[in-house]
Amino acid sequence: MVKYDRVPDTKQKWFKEAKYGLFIHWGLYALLAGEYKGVKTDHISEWIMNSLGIPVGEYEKLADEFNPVDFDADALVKMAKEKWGMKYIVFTSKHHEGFAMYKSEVSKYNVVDATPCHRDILKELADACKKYDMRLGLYYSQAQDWHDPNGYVSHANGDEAQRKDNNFKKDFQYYLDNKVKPQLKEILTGYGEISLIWFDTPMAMTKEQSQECIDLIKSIQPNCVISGRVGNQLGDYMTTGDNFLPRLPFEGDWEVPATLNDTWGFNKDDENWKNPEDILKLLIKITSRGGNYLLNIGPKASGEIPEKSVGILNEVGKYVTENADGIYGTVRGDIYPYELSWAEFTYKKNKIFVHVFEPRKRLEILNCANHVKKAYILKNDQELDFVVEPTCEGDTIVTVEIPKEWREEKYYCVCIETEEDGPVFEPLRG
Ligand code: H79
Repeated sequence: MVKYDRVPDTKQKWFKEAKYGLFIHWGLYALLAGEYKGVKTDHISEWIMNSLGIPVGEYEKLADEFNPVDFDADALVKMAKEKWGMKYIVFTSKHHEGFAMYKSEVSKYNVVDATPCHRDILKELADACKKYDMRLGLYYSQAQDWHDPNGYVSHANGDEAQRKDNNFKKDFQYYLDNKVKPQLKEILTGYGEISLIWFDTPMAMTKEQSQECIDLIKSIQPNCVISGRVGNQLGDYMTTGDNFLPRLPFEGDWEVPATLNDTWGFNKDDENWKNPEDILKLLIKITSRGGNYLLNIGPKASGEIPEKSVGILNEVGKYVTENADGIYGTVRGDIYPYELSWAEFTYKKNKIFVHVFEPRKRLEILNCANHVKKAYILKNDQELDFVVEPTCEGDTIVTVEIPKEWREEKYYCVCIETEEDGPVFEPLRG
């Protein structure tokens, strides 16, 4: 099993504190929205070219139709920042399809030169991020490129002919030197500060090739964070599997990339939306275990953000912005020995935040032996009565009384201030 033999460290305070970011998957695949010539894809929609075996010459023609009249970068970034409570954005500058969503001199297959709209989408986003003081990161598919003859192609689920499409006959180094590196240079020099490069699917890249990408980035923007998927365990932080959440707290910097339904790019037929409560619980669990949650939207070809996504993120954002102290800047804590359906904890120095998911008369935190100074409802500072006492079995229990007007509520946060730096959980015994 490949394991990190080091604690991943981005050295970037903003990344450690951010906790919640917005992934944006947008490219030509949005035009197909999961269906090509009457055939619907059964997989993630941004893979449609690969999954349905659409020839390059056919797929390229999509660019002629790309005219996102409803895309408003300013409104999107403002909403992500103020309403959704997200601290960074990662945008697909080039996905596996090979199409650049910015003006590239390296390849004419880009949103300015190959479409009727001639809009530099990345420039629009970068300007909006600057205006709203939002960190901007860029997804760049460094190994797979289904448009470039020397880019890798994955066909794990493909037919016989596709699987025979041999990546090893390709001159991958040529592609790396003549497309990837020049394009990385473009996105790192033309759009102001880029806080993160999100690489993906390194496939057969050698350690040297991963390192070449890193060296190039750091030579231009030394503080730019590099995702774990640059390959060969060389990234600045650990990226979990897509939509996979570590069961236990994980040391160092890490992030879970995740979807709201079952696709990254827009799919008109995917209505399998998670509900806001599930998303919020995931955010708190990830935060509690020390990671960041990078949550995706897939704009339609018109540029409109799917209404369902906006609705879910608005709801989650309400909690996040009202309980900001219990989320941003919190740190991984010790493992609480019991599984609770009604709460998850996050931690800061001298503070335990209890995120309450179910109506309760009181919060009973068994085997917690902290010296408590104060307890209060986070969003309005309302002080709460509490006791710390031994149980009949001899363990310690912290009990926080919930006042009448809050007893029917769910999804609120109680802050417990402690004398100790972190939580003091007793081991189970007896
Ligand atoms: O950008 C998003 C995905 O497109 C990308 N990572 C996230 C962030 C991603 N690349 N690869 N994968 C996800 C997993 C690919 C799985 C595959 Fe398949 C199984 C590729 C071929 C077989 C699923 C099934 C996709 C096509 C058929």
